[in-house]
Amino acid sequence: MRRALLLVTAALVVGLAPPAHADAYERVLNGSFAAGKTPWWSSGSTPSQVDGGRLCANVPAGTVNPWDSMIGENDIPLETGQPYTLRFTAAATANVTIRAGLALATPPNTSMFTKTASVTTTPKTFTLTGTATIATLSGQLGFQLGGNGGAYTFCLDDVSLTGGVIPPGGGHDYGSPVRVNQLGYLPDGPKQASIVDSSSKPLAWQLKDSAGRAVDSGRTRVSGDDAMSGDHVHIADFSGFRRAGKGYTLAVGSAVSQPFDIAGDLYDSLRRDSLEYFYYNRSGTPIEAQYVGDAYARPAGHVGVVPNKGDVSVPCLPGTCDYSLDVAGGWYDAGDQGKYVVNGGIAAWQLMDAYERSLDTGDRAGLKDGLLAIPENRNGIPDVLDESRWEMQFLLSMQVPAGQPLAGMAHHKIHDLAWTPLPTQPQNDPQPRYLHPPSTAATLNLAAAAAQCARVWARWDKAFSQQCLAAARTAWQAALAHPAIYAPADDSVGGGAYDDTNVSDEFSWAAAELYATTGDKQYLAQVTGKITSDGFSWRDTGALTDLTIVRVPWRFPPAHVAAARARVLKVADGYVRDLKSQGYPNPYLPTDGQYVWGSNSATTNNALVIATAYDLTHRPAYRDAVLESMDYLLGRNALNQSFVAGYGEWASHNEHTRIFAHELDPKLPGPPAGALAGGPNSGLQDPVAQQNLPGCRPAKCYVDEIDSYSTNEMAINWNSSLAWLAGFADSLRP
Ligand code: 9MR
Repeated sequence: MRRALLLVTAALVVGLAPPAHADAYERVLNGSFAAGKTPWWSSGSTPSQVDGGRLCANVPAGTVNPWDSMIGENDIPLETGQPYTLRFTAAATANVTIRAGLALATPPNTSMFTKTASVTTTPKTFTLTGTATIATLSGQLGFQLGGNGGAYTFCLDDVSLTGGVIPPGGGHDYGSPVRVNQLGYLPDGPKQASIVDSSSKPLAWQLKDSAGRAVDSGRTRVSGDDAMSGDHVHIADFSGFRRAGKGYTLAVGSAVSQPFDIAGDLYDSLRRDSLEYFYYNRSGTPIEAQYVGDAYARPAGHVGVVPNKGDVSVPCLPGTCDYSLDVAGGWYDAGDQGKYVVNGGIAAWQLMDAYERSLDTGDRAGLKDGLLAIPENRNGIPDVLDESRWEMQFLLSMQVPAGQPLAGMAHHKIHDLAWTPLPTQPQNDPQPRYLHPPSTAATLNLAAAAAQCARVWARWDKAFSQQCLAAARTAWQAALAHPAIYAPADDSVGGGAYDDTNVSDEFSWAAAELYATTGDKQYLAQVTGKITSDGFSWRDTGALTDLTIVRVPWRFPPAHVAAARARVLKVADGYVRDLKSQGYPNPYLPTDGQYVWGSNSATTNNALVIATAYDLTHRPAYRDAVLESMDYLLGRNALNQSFVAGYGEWASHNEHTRIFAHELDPKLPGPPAGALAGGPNSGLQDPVAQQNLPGCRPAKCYVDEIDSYSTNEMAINWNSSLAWLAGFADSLRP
């Protein structure tokens, strides 16, 4: 937001003339309703639907104020002082006076202008003009239909709003061209910055301390054109400078980077915060002020207390089964409050894997009870295990009970019947929630995580370990019996689909975990998955087979271990090459040149593979590549953006979340420190991205706005990967 304001000023200062009317920039998405209703909305009392190519609203009788009944569109970029022309065609079943205009969609919801229009039963085209008084990416075009007495139907078509001098997708201000890790650098780690500059000759750089004194200097290396960002990039390397301190900056000419630290314990707080993220997102328990502070404390969500309708006795979707399950607990998935077994499974697995890594590598900090501010931090058990257990118990509860059809399978997901608005606090969610039918992917995901659970809990809680093992075995048997039950791709109202029609990778991952825990030969034959340069995600888990084998090598036949190890190193080598080939080093370099939804988790998961290669070999090049991956996430990127809330001067702080929706309600807190944003997504799969990012280069398809769920959501599977990596980086301390 801050930068959106800057960019408008910049455009005006350089004196760009408003375009001639014929070229005027269209600001409305889907004004013809050819694409259905999205992204148009109507207020609660006013049902609306697309009917004969028009958006028709059923205005109730008896509204008092014009704004008591509305339809509109949000996320419209507006520039202060610019004139806008609104055109639309409207008709109604009665002669009415309506009002149309522009306002701020976020608090304080300032009205910029409103004009009246007399609408009759004959469709008529209106042209209204006005001036925007605020620069925002969150403008609202609203039609106020209330205060007209009786009930009537209002129909709208061919809506157009033109104006502004910044072309759609243009005018972004990324601040300083000198891009650094805004958190900082380890004293004995690599220290590099990327600089956007068109020069083909090296440039002089200076490292300055917090008092502005030059403490080091050198010349850049010209990295050249960077395909993913479209920037021409130089790289400054100040790795030789090792003196710890706060508030350093890197200067190139008159350009100065964001400040950063050099510190041995640099990743200590990120390790904690990225793990505590899970406590903030727990379902089924009060989030207590003594752990999170007053601003973040909230009552338990979804424990069957009115208006909640879940999660202590959740029925199946009508017609799919005739029982209810107690599925309270677990973590909310992301910006929504659904709970999904495939995503919960991989997230819990990554936390348990972080624990096993700490065991393997003697990383005592990672094993600490008391590491985190969570209720279990004095129970004598490592906190990272306590936190993963919160999810594990939920995952176990999603299994179809014995005696029922499909017993042992796991329900794919549980979520609201319809999408709730932002913000919605979990305890205020009035939606009915349903168990969606079991899937083979969810069942195998549960089997994998539960098998790992049995192994890691064996020394801490025998009974729980046994419970996990029994669940893993029955899930595995159920998946063998029902190997091809797929969650539908179109089941995405009120929650995500998490669809997946290839489960051979899940079979292999689950088999590897079951074999690693039990040594039972029946599983070994199914251990077929291999890590490839495609990496892994909630949908593609084949690589986790090899990561499991190298985590628990003593369990597997030596030939398996040697092959898995060789593959991990080969894939890691490829990621290091990909990282080094880019102006903003990133181990993610998609072969199709398109950044995926949640691209930051591709970065973190690929970096995790490199980190595993480091653990296997202790080659410094792997360690350095992981740390440079952290640099990317924390600000050394095409956007000058730290994607981690609370970390860096320009850090994401408007992530898409119903709970921490400060941007929409200033009384609410923002996303907690340590929350990772999804990151650039070439797909532009939400209206804010479509309004503001058309034509973006892959690494720039990101906007820190709460409604941009396809670029700026937070999610458990992304934070689990960040937490794993932050733990790795913290464990590098001598
Ligand atoms: O992370 C998921 C991403 O891989 C998919 O492309 C996207 C669209 O299906 O969904 C993402 O997951 C979302 C889920 O469906 C619902 N909760 C929020 C998740 C993060 O955006």
